Amino acid sequence: MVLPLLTRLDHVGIACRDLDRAVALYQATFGLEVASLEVNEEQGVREAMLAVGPAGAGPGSLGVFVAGVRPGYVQLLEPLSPDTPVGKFIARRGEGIHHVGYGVADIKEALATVAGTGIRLLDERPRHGSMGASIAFLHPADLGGVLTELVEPLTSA
Ligand code: V0V
Ligand code: CO
Repeated sequence: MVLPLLTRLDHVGIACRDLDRAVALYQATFGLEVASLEVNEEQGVREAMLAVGPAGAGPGSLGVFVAGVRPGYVQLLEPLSPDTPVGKFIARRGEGIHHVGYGVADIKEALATVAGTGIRLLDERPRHGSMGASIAFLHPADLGGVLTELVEPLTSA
């Protein structure tokens, strides 16, 4: 295992009640473009990834990869129903930062290493994430109240 385990900041997940309005706000305020828009039934969300440089910020860029470099993203998350992680979060705390996602080189290896430290895994095995990534969540109560996501991109940066 190569340390550090976390290779880059991949995304900040932000819970919102209305995805279209949130996307419009980020576009109007910061000029960010939507790199992907997906429904993830397993996670109970409709979500948009908006690329934030360096590669994703270029004019006309689709915000995915430029020269093999994956940008960071803002991930806007709208719950599919109240009875989902993001739906429950909004009911309890309102809109706001929901989780932080970090890049890892090998998610299965990373999960095994983290489990060995005693941090609780919310996912024992990787799940399907945005833009074809493999993702897994770590318990916020064991990480200072921060829901933490490990992300192995479809194509490694
Ligand atoms: C809940 N809690 C959080 C939290 N959500 N703390 C920090 N950050 C969050 N996002 C706290 C909450 O304040 C309570 O603390 C406690 O957890 C129990 O709350 P709950 O409402 O009863 O919630 P649970 O226990 O049913 O579920 C909470 C967890 C759940 C974190 C276990 O949300 C989960 O499994 N999340 C992982 C999946 C996920 O979030 N998917 C959506 C993003 P107190 O009051 O007891 O202290 S999908 C995504 O990011 C994708 C697809 C992607 O990036 O590609
Ligand atoms: Co996420």
